[in-house]
Amino acid sequence: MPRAKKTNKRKSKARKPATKKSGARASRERQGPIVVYFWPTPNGLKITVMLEECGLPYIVKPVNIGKGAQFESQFLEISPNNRIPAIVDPNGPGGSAISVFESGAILQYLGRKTGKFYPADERKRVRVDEWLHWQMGGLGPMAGQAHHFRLYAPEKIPYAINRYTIECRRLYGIMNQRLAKREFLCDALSIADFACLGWARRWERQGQDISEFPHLKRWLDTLQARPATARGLAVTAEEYGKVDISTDKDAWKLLFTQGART
Ligand SMILES: N[C@@H](CCC(=O)N[C@@H](CS)C(=O)NCC(=O)O)C(=O)O
Repeated sequence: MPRAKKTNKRKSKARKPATKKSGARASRERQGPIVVYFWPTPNGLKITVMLEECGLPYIVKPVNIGKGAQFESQFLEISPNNRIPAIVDPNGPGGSAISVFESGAILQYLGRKTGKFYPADERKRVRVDEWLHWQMGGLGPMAGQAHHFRLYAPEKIPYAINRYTIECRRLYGIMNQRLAKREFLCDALSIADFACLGWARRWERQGQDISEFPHLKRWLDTLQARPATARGLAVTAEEYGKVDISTDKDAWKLLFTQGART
């Protein structure tokens, strides 16, 4: 397990300019790196992968969701749904800070900010949006429920396990077909790939047999072999691993019996 990563020092160092800075650049650097409110889950890791791939300096603020840190008022101010990930970019539009929650919205924001992995051409962008939303509304929620009923539910309910396992299998089939004729989900590597990667690399936890999906496996191998993606996936938090949601009753209660805040 890689050690907790607090700052992306390597990047910050590499980006230090040797010459006199322009006013805008100097002020950008004074404002500091992007802050990522993070836990090393499929949704959190999409964002560290994107930041690494874009070469953007960032700081990780761990939000220990097994201990209830997602309910702290400071976090709720930027992420009202009490879910990670969220970011604060001190250098947002117009040069002032902006916060963003929901991983899809964060990926789109970073894509627009950097011009990377999110094409400006509208036809190409529509394709990326389709597959990004396919993940947000399909693969993510279904794989999340598969994890829940297979690993965390106190009773093993065959109906629920089968329902989410077979739905994941169907979704994996869709990705596999899509990837049979192209290297990545869309025209070029994009935020749609980063979004799906977080979930698809956990196929075992969703009860899938990756050998059924050779194109998907090739895509997973290609992405995970990219040094920046591998760095993004290796980001963790010191306390991660100390709480096992399937056995820790307090963490389980915190995560799976949430009431409504009214
Ligand atoms: N649709 C959200 C889902 C985020 C989400 O479910 N995050 C989980 C970790 S993967 C979380 O923060 N759970 C805390 C909780 O349930 O209180 C996104 O994509 O950002």
